Amino acid sequence: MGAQDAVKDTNMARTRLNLVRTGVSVLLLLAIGATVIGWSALRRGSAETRIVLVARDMRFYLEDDGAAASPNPELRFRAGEPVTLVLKNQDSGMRHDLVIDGTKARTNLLDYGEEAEITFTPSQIPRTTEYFCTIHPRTMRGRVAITAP
Ligand SMILES: [Cu+2]
Repeated sequence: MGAQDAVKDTNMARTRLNLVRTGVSVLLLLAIGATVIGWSALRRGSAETRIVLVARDMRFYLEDDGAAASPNPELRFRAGEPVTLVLKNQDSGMRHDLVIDGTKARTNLLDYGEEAEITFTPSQIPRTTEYFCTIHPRTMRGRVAITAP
């Protein structure tokens, strides 16, 4: 009897050890999974630029900068990384658009209250260029800097 009990105890101990091992493996997999997911989220975050420009008072402004925004801000893009650019026309009675010189990036002509969203991937050349409104290119014009990837 005593020998059988000892065998049973050993089996139970092995079972417990296996359960612990399985638990450790699952935790390891979860940790690896979380790291991979976190890493790809970071990559996605860095590989996507979203810019919202507002047209008002015959100038372009970054919407995120609110009331403190300076007119016609410089836009910086990384070559090869997709950009989503939104233009909102908040200029009562005026029509505006936005074109990035030397690229295919351009919005339609927008009436007051309209907005447009364009997506493009800047190439490395030209490295510096300008964006402007085709109707008001004198007052609505800013610099675009395209940096190496
Ligand atoms: Cu305009």
